Amino acid sequence: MLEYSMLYPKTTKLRRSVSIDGMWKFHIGSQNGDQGEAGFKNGIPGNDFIPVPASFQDFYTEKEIREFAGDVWYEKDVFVPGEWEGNKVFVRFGAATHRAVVYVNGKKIMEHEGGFLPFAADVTDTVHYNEFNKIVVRVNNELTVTNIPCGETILLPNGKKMNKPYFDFFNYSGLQRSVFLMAIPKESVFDFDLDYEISGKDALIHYHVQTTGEHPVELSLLDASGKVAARAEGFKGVMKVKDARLWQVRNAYLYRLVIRIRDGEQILDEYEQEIGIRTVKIEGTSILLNGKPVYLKGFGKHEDCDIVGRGFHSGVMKRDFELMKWIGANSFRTAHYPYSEEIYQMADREGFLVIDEVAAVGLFESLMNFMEASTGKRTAFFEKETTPVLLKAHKRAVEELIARDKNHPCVIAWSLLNEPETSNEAAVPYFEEVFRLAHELDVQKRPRTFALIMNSVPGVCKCYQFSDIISLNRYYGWYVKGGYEISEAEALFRKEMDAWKALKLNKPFLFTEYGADTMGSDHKLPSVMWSQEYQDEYLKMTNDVFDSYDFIKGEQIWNFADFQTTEGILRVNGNKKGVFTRQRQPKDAAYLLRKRWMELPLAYKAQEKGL
Ligand code: EVA
Repeated sequence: MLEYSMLYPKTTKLRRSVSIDGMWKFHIGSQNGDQGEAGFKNGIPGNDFIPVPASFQDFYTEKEIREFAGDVWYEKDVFVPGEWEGNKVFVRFGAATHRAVVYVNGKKIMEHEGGFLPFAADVTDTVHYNEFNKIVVRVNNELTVTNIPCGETILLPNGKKMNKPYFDFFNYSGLQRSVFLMAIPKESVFDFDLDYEISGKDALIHYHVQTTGEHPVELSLLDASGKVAARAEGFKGVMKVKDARLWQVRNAYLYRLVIRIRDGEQILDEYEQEIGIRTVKIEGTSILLNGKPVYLKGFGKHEDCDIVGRGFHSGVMKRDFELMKWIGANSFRTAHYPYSEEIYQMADREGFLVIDEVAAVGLFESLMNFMEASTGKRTAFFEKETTPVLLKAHKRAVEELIARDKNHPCVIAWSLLNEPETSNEAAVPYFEEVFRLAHELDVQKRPRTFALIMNSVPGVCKCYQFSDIISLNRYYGWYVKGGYEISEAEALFRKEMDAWKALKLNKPFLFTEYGADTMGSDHKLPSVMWSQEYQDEYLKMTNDVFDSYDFIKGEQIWNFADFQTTEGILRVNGNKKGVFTRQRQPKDAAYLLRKRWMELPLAYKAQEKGL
């Protein structure tokens, strides 16, 4: 069990939660991490303020700041109401990338590593009630091979540190998600698990509530009009919902679950959350939602936009969902890290299927793994001395991820790694542990998967057997035989798919990546690579291949939108594989995809029997 509750901050009868987003004092610290206990814990120098949530990198005009590797410091004075005394008081960070130390009134409260999941600092005994209190956060953004995502931090000859990601997105960092101040009753709801069973027109909700005390709990389920649909008492049990309205793809029905702790007539705590009744199951090569086959259409995405970088922005989120609806998508993968919680809440409401990915990317020692994988390069990644430390961090992130996201109906699968090196036996025990843990922790036993890199093919890949859904990242026609050689790319693509078919795995396959870099500004007749015409040709070829194999049960193109990466000769101011530009306007390919996805039925390929 985690040391703090992962429940999203709420204000209810007995809980208070106040956003402390806005302008925070900011200071670029030392590269050597030596200013912690020394001085800044009581207040940071200078007079610079930046918005939270946001990545700090793209506000400034100095390259030294954008590329900075080391500690950055945030500070905020917050007033803690006197009425809160007697409660537990927390400062709750949606995320701090990649590691943080929290000080309140000069006292170190906690540390957290892992840049994409929440943590809560218990400040009950540290804050002064009915007064202002100083929160100082030291955030470190250095990449290592002992934490996810993986990379390294090098020292340049000029003495400056530099981050070298083993992954293809800019190492945006800072306080990129919302921060809340919360007051929670001493005896409170800590966590809950739900699992669903559909029986005829009714549904059973198997539940388990954990609290921090002994008093009894009661649950009520309210329908969308606020009417009570079911009730139950006790920490563990079953709620029966008559004539249940199911949560369906792009047709979400949400109930509101209210959990109360009672001491006789007195309510000690109340927590509530929107939930959706649905089941997820893999049967043969089918992905079943509520017992019915679904075909996934959609994207690998990023949290990425101009100016705020990876910072959560509700306007960008809204635009992205509108574009996904317009194009006929029904799903996305949170590549390559858990996204802001508000995005899952929106997916719950909009009925999108989410493959929820932990930040285990870069487990292949290469600065250009998207290129080198297709050359057959091997790096013995899982044989490093440091692998046990990495595994510990990875498992901790899986635990936090599942605790945070398990009750979202939108989450239909866990993606436990992106493009790890699987050509070596050393990967096997590592995979075993991570996959077993996810299975143990998830009461719903959702399917587990990982995204297979180009060279993870039959005969080479030692780990695909762990996946309940085989997810392929493939770039035939881009990194392999692009342009006029596309017919050869298609032949190689089909050859690989035939090899998978021959294995008779009887599992669904999903394309979690395929795509071609395309300049939104460029047309060329006849086409050349990078032109919009070529992106269309590439898609036609790829779609033909998808349509030829019944066991392929979904397509999530890379990427939803152009996004920022490290600078380099393979990236033109970022990755340009977006179907939309970074400003969220369509490239030509968006219209081609829209036509296809609007026409493909949800139960596409439902008829086939096995492989
Ligand atoms: C690409 N390919 O080359 C993408 C990367 C992505 O951005 C991959 O999973 O295989 C990676 O992160 O465009």
